[in-house]
Parts: sequence; C-alpha cells; structure tokens
Amino acid sequence: MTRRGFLGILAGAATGTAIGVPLLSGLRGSTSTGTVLRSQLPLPQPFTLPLAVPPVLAPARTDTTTDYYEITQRAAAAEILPGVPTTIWGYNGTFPGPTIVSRSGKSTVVTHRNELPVPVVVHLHGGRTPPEHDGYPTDLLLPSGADAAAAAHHDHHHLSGNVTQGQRDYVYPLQQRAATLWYHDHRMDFTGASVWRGLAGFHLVHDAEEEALPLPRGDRDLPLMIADRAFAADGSLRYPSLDPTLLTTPGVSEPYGAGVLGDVILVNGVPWPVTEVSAVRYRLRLLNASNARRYRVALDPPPAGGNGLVQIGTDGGLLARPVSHDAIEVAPAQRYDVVADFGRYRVGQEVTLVNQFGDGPTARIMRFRVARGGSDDTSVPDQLCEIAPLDQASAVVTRTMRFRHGDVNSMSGWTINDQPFSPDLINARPRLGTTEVWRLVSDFHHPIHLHLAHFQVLSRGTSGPGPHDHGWKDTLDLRPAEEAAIIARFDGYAGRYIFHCHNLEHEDMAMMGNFVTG
Ligand SMILES: [Cu+2]
Repeated sequence: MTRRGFLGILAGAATGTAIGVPLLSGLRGSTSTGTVLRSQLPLPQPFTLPLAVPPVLAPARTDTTTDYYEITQRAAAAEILPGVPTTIWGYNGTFPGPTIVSRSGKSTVVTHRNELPVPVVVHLHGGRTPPEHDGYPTDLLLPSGADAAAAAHHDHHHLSGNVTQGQRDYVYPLQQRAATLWYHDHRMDFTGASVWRGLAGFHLVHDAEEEALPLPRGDRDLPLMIADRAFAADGSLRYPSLDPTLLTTPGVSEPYGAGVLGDVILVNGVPWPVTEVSAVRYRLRLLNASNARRYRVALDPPPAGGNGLVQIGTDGGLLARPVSHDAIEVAPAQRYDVVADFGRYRVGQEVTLVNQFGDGPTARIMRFRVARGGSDDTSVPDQLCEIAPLDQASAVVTRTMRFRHGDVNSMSGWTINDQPFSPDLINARPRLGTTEVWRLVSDFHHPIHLHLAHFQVLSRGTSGPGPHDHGWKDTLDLRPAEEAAIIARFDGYAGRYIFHCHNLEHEDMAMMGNFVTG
C-alpha cells in the first residue's frame, strides 16, 4: 500500500490529538462534519460590501471547432477584508478565477501556466473529460522556472502520474448538456489547502435547448460561489496545514481532520456581500465551493406564499421540471440553479440569503436590495427538458462503497471499503456503455463525487430520492449513517478516473477510489 496519503495523518497523530471517538460522535449530530477555525482579526459588517461577479474570460483565439483559453496560476494580493491585504493563489491571480463560458459540443482548450511555488492539477468538476485531461491527482503540472526543481525533488519519488512542467493544455470536448460546472485544484494530498487559497472558478456550458427557454439571462443570471474561509491576524487565509509550504507533509492539524470550517462566508470572494436587484426574476447559480461546510439556503423573509427558490437545475444541468423549495441543502461541490422572483417583494425591501445550518455570522450569506421595479418577460416553464429515468432493471451490477473514518496502520484517516486511496487500487471496472447501481454507505457527512459519470439518485434509506436529489447529479449529499443508491451510466471515455468524498480534508486524507472504464 502507498503511505503517501497518510504522511499527514501520521504527523497529526504525532503532534496533536488524533481524531477520537468522542469528537466524531459530536460531529454526527451537527449539520457539517468538521471543526470551525476562527478568524483572528475584526470582520466586516455583513451586507456592506458590493457583490462581485467574476469576469468572463475572453478566448485567446477561436476557430470553428475549438475555443482556446490561457490561464496563469499565480499568487496575488487581494483585498477581501476592507483595508487588509490577503495573498491568494488564483487563476489569473483572482479568487474566484475568471468564468469560462463554453458552448455544448464545442471543444474548449485551456492552457494552464503554473507560476505558483507548488505543483498543481486542474479538474473540471462535472465535465465529461478524457482521462488524461481530467486532472488525475498525480498528473502534476510542476511550476515553471526556478521552483520547479525543488517541487520535483519533493515529489518525484511518489509519482505514478503524467507529470509536465511549466504549462500544459487541458482539452475539454464538452459533449454534454448545458450546466454549471466549476474548475478547481485537485493535487494529491493538498487539494483542501490549495482550493482554500483560491484555486476555484466557474465554467458554464450553454446549449440551444436551454437558450430556447424564457429563463432569466444576461445580468439576471448570477453565478454565486459560496465558500467559507478564516483569516489570520496578518490578513492571510488561515488554514491548519501541517506544512504551510504545501510541498512536503500533507494533512492538517487536529482537530481539523474531520473538515475545516471557516467563520467568514464569502460569495464570489466577498464577505457577506450586498447587491441591488430589480423586482424581477433572477437565475442564481448556487455553488458550494467550501471545503467541508454544508448550507441550508433560504430567502429571509420568504416571499408571501413561500417557495421562494424555484430550482431549475443541478450539477448536470436542467431538471425535467422545476421544483419549488423554501430552502435548499447544498453540500460541498454541489450546484443548484434556482430562480428567485424579486417581483414577489416590494421595491425597497431587503432580502437576505441565509444559511439555516449556520449560527451567528455563518447563518448569513448575502443580501439583495430590491432597488427598482422592472418589466419581466421571463418565466419558468412547467417542462424544462426531457430526462429519461435510468431503469434499475438495466443495471448490470450493484456495487457497495462504504465511506468511513478508519484506523489505517493505527492512524486516523478516511477510507472507502476500509482502504485508503492508492493510484493502483481499482475499486470498480465499469464496462463502457453500461449502467450500474452503487450503494453508498456513510458514517458521517460525505459528499460523494464521481468523475466522468453523472448519475440519478434512486433512494435514501428506505425512502425514495430526497427533495434536493432531482435531476442529473455528480455529487451526492450523503448524510451520517445513511445508505443511498445511485444509478450511473458509464460512457464517453475509457480509462482511469477517481471518485471521492468532496469534503476536501477527507479527500486529502485518502477518501478516494479509482474506477476504470473500458
Ligand atoms: Cu467525507
């Protein structure tokens, strides 16, 4: 077995308290699995800073089949807290990174250049991507320039991956439906720390089917990346890495091995922002880009009659039919596209997007100020698209994957079927073009993400799918002591892919597995 994934857990056990049973028991009753890391400097008043929307990246060039983009990953100074400089790691030096907008069926090539002091890996989350471009955790892109030798020295003896230096192309065929995707770092052992520092951005896919619908668009289509963070006294992003260089020793100090929760809620990189809206419908593309925090998102006050959040889409694109909610539970990495109709409020009213799973500052997300009236020619049709339910009878195999805390060589870690991640350990070999049922069994909250294959939720426990399980998903919100069944069709590309818990501290501490399609 590879010890690579457990170095940090070893170090954590040596320097602090290993995850004990009492701590984990305490987590079972909470709404997120993790421990809050507090900021060490004054935080801004909520709803005083303007919402930012990440700029859409212009292609460097384009031809009839392909759009070409260029992104440089680098450290940069950001002002997240007013008057406080914070060094972030960003795609083109921004957090969130620039939004890429692609056309379904038109290939997108992104040339990533690494000017950070560490290796990186880029994964397009929700993308149906050939394996060599999917961001396998050991397919490192080493830094350009002088840092490369050091990074390679630290890492070369662990590597089984396809390693490049300086820059590389990621090729995305995007033979898939319109959907809210996102891209983020996926480096072996260090994903949590790297995403926390800012390596995340939106990648939206549009298609004719969705554009034919009378949904809100343009500046009434708002991508909202929700992420919690904590800040150190010097303004830096606070994260409990055992090795702050993020080069040698993976892992976090205890008690954060169950997940790192921040005490500041950022939307598109702004703490508790406010924005003016007209009294019309808006499409809100909610993305939970937090490492471990779950949210229960609602409008406060709710509009008269309730059902303020009309869900039209999720991870894999449009739902067949809209589903109205008072609140939506969003696990890490999940996307919920909702329509909020501010025409149900009076002009001048303030409407807060709240987190019913939070308390104190984490119970608030952002605020909308209904600033003016407006004419609205949008609507939400009763039928959005056709989704054929995958038939359980068509599944060729049923597999069981157990996600749980485990002792591994007497160390505290996170396992799938009692095994830690190894690039050589293949948990499943789905045949291309076939459908499989996977039973997912948990101890704590584990947002389970499959690369390549989108799936439908068949059941939770003895019930059917939950109210937030509609449509094509790529990440399931698996809750404590729960058993869920999903049905997935494996097609598109042959090769090795990963599936894993998207609590990034669990992922970094070995809760990943491989499947090989072919
Ligand atoms: Cu997990």
